[in-house]
Amino acid sequence: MTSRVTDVWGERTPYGPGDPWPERVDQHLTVDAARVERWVPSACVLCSNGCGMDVAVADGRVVGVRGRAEDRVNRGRLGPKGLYGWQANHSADRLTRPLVRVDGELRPADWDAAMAVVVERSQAVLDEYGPLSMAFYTSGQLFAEEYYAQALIARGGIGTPHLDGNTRLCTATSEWALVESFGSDGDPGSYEDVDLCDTLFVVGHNPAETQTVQWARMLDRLHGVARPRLIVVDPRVTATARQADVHLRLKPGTNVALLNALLHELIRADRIDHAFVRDHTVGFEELRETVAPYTPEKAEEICGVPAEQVREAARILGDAERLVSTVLQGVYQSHQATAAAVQVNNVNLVRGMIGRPGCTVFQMNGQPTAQNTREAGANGTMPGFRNWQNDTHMAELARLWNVEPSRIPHWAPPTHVMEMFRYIETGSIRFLWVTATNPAVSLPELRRIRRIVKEAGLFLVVSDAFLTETAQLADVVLPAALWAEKTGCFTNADRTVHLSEKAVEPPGEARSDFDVLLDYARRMDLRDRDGGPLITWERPEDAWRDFTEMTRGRPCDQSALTYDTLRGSGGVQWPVTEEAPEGTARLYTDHHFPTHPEHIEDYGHDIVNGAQYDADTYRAHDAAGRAFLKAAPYQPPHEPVDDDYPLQLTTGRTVHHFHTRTKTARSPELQEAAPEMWIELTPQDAEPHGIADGDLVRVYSRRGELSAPAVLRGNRPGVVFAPFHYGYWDEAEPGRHIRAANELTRTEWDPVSKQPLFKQTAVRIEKVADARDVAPGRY
Ligand SMILES: Nc1nc2c(c(=O)[nH]1)N[C@H]1C(S)=C(S)[C@@H](COP(=O)(O)OP(=O)(O)OC[C@H]3O[C@@H](n4cnc5c(=O)[nH]c(N)nc54)[C@H](O)[C@@H]3O)O[C@H]1N2
Ligand SMILES: Nc1nc2c(c(=O)[nH]1)N[C@H]1C(S)=C(S)[C@@H](COP(=O)(O)OP(=O)(O)OC[C@H]3O[C@@H](n4cnc5c(=O)[nH]c(N)nc54)[C@H](O)[C@@H]3O)O[C@H]1N2
Ligand code: SF4
Ligand SMILES: [Mo]
Repeated sequence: MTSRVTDVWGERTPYGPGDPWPERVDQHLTVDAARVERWVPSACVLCSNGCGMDVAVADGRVVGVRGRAEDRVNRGRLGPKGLYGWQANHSADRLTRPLVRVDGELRPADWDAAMAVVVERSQAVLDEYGPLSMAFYTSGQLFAEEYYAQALIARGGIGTPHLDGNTRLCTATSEWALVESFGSDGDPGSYEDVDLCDTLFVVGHNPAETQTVQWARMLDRLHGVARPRLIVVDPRVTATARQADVHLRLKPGTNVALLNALLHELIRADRIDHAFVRDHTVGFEELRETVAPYTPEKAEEICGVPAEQVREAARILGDAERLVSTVLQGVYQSHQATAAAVQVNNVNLVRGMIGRPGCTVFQMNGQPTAQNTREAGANGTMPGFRNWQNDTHMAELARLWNVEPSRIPHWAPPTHVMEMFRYIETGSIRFLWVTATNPAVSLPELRRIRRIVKEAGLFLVVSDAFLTETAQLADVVLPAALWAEKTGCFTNADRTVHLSEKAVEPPGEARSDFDVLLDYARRMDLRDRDGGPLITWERPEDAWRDFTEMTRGRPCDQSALTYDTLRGSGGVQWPVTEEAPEGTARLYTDHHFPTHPEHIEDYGHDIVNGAQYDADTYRAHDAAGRAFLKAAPYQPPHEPVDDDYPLQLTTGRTVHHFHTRTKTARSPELQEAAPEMWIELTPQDAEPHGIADGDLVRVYSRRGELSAPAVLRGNRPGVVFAPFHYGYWDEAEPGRHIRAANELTRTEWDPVSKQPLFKQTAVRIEKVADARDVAPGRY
């Protein structure tokens, strides 16, 4: 096994507060360096960190990658996925021709024939049932230009509200937590804040495995002079938690109670920046009253964390002068997701630690291009962070698109994907086009999802590079060009934009999603209000120009950001305007927040029950440029453990695999590092069942089961962990074991962000076989 597969974070380059993070260039080549003909600047698309990399090309193929030393994000470093994951591009089982289902079977077809089927079906469905029968489910892994094309086609052309991204499963809560507190999406801070901070507060986030280069940065601070203090909130003893000064090993689903207790302690000890709170926030009194009952003892009772540890964490937060908080799926995919994420914003706000160097909160992203799905309006918000309830915003969008404002559905918020599947189930959605996501493995309650797709009389189009579990269910499969085979821009979690230019040709007849979408718009004869073609672009750069123009005057303003600026740059952070042509490191440095009613992205919600505020309610509480401190009492999870299902299952990630493994399982080094599914149990939970390391166990929830070998780990007793990476496409013996974690999860979502709950499911376990009776590698 290659060393950087096991040596995940590479060599330490310690540094102190305010020093630049030292460069360290990581590289992996599969040919002799002398054979590399070109290095094409790009960035990694295997997580939201967005590490800058050069792609090595020889003989028309990608032959390796190298971190870009000049890139602000990674300063040359790459993690295991970045170094090895690109090899999937060359996999022999790439889709190279369109497939069309004939007599129940997917058969190769040419593009003309396949697109003719897609268009004929779209038009038939549209004619008979209207735009509400058409749906598009996209990704956090395409490029900005592609999302913008999708938003324009779906919202401006076809006129359907049913366009959402798998970002709903991923960063919907990031987006909504930012909107509810600050009035707009977009993480306020900069990765340089990690260089400057004295305290790191990491909540439901395991960067050691999921943003390995970001973690290398944190580790280098932790190994340098003036080590920052680290608080980790996670039920599991993760590689991140192992470095913590205080690890709050809470019960899954109790984030709000714990965060309320921390806020309670900050207020009790008067570790509040009163001037900041008075001048730049609204809602402090209500927050104070809401958190008042949450003493550390109360938190101990609800969260199962010793009261003394809660006090200690609060002391550290209270002593911090430069606090960086990060939040991810342990919060977003949990019960009370937005309510909890907002409490982390509140910690930074009451401490006045936002918009200053070394002080910020990262409502982290997960997927590499999730930020662009949100900016382009290819998910549950309108393009350019526009407010669907604001007629001026909608008129402006209609003008930019040259369509009637009534064409753009804005009588209700855009449909979220869980609702889309419900509409498919009830028969009102009849056409679904899935691009760059694999819902047959990644959505909750898979038995239900499979049934819906198979039974509902749905016409399913899937664009992917591989014949995924979802593609196998499709009526038409369109072979997609991947990263490095197409051109476009994308934005990471600290608003850094990179341009990734086509380095090699896609295999066979595979085409970029951009080209396919433009072809679809042409064939569908989508027109603007003057009868001209709705889309006039030819190249991604044309779309980029319109996209950035569309952002003008909005919080994500990129109107002065061109391909030329991006080409070869070390990453540029938006906003990028004529006044700030070099980009903007931090938002809200004047402590003025985009909460004015005319400007705000959404009037927001009651974060407890999800009730949507309208313009009048919002204006009645006009925050006038101040941030919101929104409070929420703790509520228990809706599926508590009981005698039948006494354990809590939580699902998530491992360092070597990305999602449903379509890329990482096709990288030999990564696949070898984690070839098979497993289930993590604590020794305490395993013992009564006589389960030892490696024994085959079965896990049951009320909705399904799965089986895999047990790995015993010292996590919080009562907590079972399963990675969600393993589906069915590469099973050694098809059908022998049910191994997708989402067989067990349930159909429930956060009331504000509508993000499904993947982190809490009541389960029971049983032993199936001894380790010695389980064939190695095949269980
Ligand atoms: N290696 C790898 N890296 C990735 C990805 C990948 O698939 N593989 N995917 C990328 C994407 S899209 C995403 S969204 C990110 C996700 O990145 P993370 O959010 O860091 O990853 P997860 O493993 O989903 O969840 C993080 C932690 O939440 C904890 N947790 C579970 N329940 C609770 C709870 O109730 N409260 C708290 N506080 N914590 C809880 C889990 O124990 C877990 O350690 O990773 C990105 N990076
Ligand atoms: N139980 C459980 N379930 C989860 C999660 C969890 O923690 N636990 N996490 C959730 C989260 S945060 C996420 S982000 C989702 C991820 O879930 P998915 O989006 O379903 O996962 P991926 O495997 O990344 O699927 C992306 C697909 O796009 C294809 N692809 C890649 N690039 C391109 C391209 O340029 N064009 C086209 N057309 N296709 C492309 C890939 O081959 C792959 O099949 O899973 C969610 N589901
Ligand atoms: S940290 Fe994320 S972006 Fe950077 S190399 Fe690893 S997977 Fe790629
Ligand atoms: Mo994600």
